[in-house]
Amino acid sequence: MRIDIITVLPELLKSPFESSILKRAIDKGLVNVHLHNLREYASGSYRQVDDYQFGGGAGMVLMIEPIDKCISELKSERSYNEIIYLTPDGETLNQGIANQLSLHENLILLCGHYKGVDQRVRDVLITREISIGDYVLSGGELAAAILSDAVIRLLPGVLNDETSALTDTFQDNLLAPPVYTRPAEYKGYNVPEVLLSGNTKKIEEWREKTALQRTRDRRPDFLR
Ligand code: 6GU
Repeated sequence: MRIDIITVLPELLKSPFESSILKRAIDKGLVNVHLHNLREYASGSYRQVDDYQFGGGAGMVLMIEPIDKCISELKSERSYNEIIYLTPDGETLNQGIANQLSLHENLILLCGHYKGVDQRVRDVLITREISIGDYVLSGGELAAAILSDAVIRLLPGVLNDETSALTDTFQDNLLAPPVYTRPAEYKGYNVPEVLLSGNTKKIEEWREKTALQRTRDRRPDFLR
């Protein structure tokens, strides 16, 4: 998979890809992530990427020209499955969307900033609009990092047995069961006996039961 991220703040997006699982996925060649500084596609000595909105009102709007130049250049080099605009008024990201996107070869992520982007970008250049939840961030960069993480960890070969995505919360509409590690007793707080029993059938039953109970308590909407 290849992910091209278009942003006015590329430095904000560097570190998420420089450690842990995402770094390993990149090092293994399972994904290529390219950051594009929108300012490099802006014309004039000011390299202007945003301007006041027509009709008046506070807040700057990202201009269509630099975005069009950047996306056109990328599209001339390869075809893209989706050109995604990260915006709080997009469809809300969930595990199903992450699963879908993980099957694609090439993605462009456009990070919004300021008051947003010229509507013509959304009408003409964008194929999908995604939000990461009902709250407002100062820009789409952190949302792009979150979306990338959710997608990249699903690519074949990124996770090993220990970090397998199959037992993730959400992957079967069930929250994950509680987990414990050593010591078996700490300040009088004990690990459930069954997990120490070595009885794999009993352990599996306990995990199913507690996962179901946790889902009922916290996310009853999943069970409907
Ligand atoms: Cl994708 N962008 C911004 N700016 N805020 C958000 C968001 C995206 N998703 C939730 N809040």
